[in-house]
Amino acid sequence: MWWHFTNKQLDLTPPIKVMGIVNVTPDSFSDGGKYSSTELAIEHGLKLVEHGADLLDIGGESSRPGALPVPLEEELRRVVPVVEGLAKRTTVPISVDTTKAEVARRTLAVGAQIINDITALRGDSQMASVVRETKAGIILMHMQGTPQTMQKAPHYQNVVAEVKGFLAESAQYATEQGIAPERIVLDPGIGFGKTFEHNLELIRNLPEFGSLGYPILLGVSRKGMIGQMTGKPTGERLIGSLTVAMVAVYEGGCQILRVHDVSETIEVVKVLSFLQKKKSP
Ligand code: 7PJ
Repeated sequence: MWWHFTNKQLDLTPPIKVMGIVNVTPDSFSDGGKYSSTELAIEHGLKLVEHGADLLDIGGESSRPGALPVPLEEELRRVVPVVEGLAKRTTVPISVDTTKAEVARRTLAVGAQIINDITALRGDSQMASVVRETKAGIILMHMQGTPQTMQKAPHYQNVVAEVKGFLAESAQYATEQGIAPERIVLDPGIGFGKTFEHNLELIRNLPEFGSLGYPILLGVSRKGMIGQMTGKPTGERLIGSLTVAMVAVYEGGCQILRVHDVSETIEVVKVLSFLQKKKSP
């Protein structure tokens, strides 16, 4: 299974691919001799590539529960120079975590190849045409509600069936908009309008989503559900995150892991590649 984006492609046959997260935070200390947020983010991205990241995901808009939207100009100011800097210094495919078509357009113009849209093309009516015209890759994620409202009262009759149905519809919409199926990756959106139990149910049933015929991306790194299981704050969720990654790899059902801790995740993936039984044909 290959993922196509712009004029490139990535082999998604096992081992699982690791997408490294690069968050671009507001410039709070770009004075004098200190590094600016742009430089820090570029350095961080290059470090993740050195650690073996197969892809990078650059984000300038926090989608944490309750987070307020970032204005367009501010998001452009954060993300465009980081994408441009990284594209000049690495050949690793660059994804941009954004819901805005203009951010997608401007970052694809300076070297990004994939758009990671947590609204699955529903947030900005221009997003589908930007992706179609640039032949970018697209990650379509499930979310119930918006980042402002999603954790208020998540509700499902059958979370696995409903998320699966949503992803099927999203992929159908994308293809109707002229986006080729081989450019699409789907994501159940752990933590986006889900209770702890909903998240567990989705992770336990990941292989269900594979029957949609698209590659699956999973993001659990350092998320609230890890904290709920371990009682640890964000900065101390490495072991919990690796354990979920290990189960996702071992049980199968996803092709890409979106993580903060690239070298540690790759170590887990490597060890598992030796231990896993070959699936009978
Ligand atoms: C995800 C994401 C995810 C995709 C974030 C965080 C919150 N994009 N962006 N999937 N999570 N596709 O990393 O904790 O799970 S931001």
